[in-house]
Amino acid sequence: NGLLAGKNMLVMGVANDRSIAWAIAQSLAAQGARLAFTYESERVEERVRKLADTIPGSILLPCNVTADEEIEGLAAQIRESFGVLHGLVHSIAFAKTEELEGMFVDTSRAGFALAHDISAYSLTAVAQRLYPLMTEGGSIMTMTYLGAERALRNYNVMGVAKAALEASVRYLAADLGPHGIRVNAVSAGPIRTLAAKGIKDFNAILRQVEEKSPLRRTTDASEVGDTAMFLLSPLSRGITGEVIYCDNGYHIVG
Ligand code: 0WD
Repeated sequence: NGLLAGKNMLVMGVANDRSIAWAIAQSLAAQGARLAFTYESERVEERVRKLADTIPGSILLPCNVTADEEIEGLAAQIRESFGVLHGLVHSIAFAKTEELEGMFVDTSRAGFALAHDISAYSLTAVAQRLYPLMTEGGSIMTMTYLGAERALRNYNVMGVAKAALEASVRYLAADLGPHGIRVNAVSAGPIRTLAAKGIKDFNAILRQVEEKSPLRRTTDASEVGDTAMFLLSPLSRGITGEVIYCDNGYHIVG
């Protein structure tokens, strides 16, 4: 039952119950998808396991996206458990906190490389190993932010990494389209999560969205969950290489 009945989907990036990936998982499960979750390290394993256990039939696998062999191991496990994969959710980003304040011009070589490795390259690294499992066609989605196209205060190197991520979405969509695989991004408004804690003056950003966005409210993770579900469902079959905003309209004003 549901739009995603009989579909196998992998969700990467759940750290806790506030994670956007967790909201996406709820929306996918509500439409009948069978889910696999990955966790970054033992540090979060137990927390993610408790969450995954609340979704019957789901499985849990380790994968730190900075290690090629972990991604290869993940692909092998997914092949074994699911055979065919239909959907992939990439909801992963990281930058050092010291790079998320002050001036972008002060970004270090190592900080730049790390932010791009985890937040941008990882999408290609996982798509590369998982698209061969999408033998019935598929949909890949990732999470981005307005800082990719505007120089937003404190977002700094993460904005540059998100720009690379959005460009990667277009190149991956061009490559994988002939295989019946779509690739898109959701650009979400700011949401209070673990990752958001790293961004300086996050409260001020939320306040501004509440005042200025056309719908006069901040983004709820469940709204992003449903937009992601749409992108992973056949309802969006004509959409690929796209960045869809789920931000209560904030990006069209001021
Ligand atoms: O306002 C926001 N929260 C927005 C977030 C607005 C627009 C976009 N996004 C994006 C983020 O940039 C990210 O790409 O959404 C995605 C998910 O972020 P989130 O849900 O806000 O944050 P969080 O719950 O922290 O999930 C990100 C997770 C990591 O969490 P922590 O906080 O432990 O770093 O990404 C995962 C990890 O679970 N992650 C990794 N996974 C595998 N390998 C790695 C890694 N090396 N590094 C981080």
